[in-house]
Amino acid sequence: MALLPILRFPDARLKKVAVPIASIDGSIRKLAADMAETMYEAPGIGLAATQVDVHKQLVVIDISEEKNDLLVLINPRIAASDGGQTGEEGCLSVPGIYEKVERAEHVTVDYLDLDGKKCSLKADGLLAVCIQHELDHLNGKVFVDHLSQLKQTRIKGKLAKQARVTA
Ligand code: K1U
Ligand code: ZN
Repeated sequence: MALLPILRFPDARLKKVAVPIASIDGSIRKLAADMAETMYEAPGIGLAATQVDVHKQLVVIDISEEKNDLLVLINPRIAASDGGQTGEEGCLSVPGIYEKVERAEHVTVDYLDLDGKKCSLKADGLLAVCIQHELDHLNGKVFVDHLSQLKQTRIKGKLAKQARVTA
């Protein structure tokens, strides 16, 4: 397995739209394993392939405390959503920034697992938020795109300052 470099906002590659995966082969299984390792090491509770500069519809998520409940979603689609919730989100591509974002409260996501089996999962709470956040990445959207222009400008300034300090 390998740790993968994570793109940082406002890298233009985070805006690319991911394409569906036509066949689940060894390279996809290795990508999923490398993404899981990268997410656990970060640490984070989710990671989309877009964030590691692979523009394919693949997401890994694990919201468990014990880090033993890995979900791999291939070609995920939100089939249904309802309600609303507002909570603080972070992003491994936007380090150190946490902001409130409004999301659906309940979602049903259809996807393929690593064996190519069609699955459907009903989620709420943090899992529903994480699914929506990761599917946004596959569509070229970062959580800061949900914020006002003023907040986005401030965040870009903070990240530029962080980059100067750590350079
Ligand atoms: O997509 C990502 O960048 C991962 C992101 C997922 C996410 C977090 C919060 C709300 C919605 C989506 C993260 O994992 S940021 C780090 C984080 O939240 C976390 C880190 C360690 C322990 C628990 C949470
Ligand atoms: Zn993110």
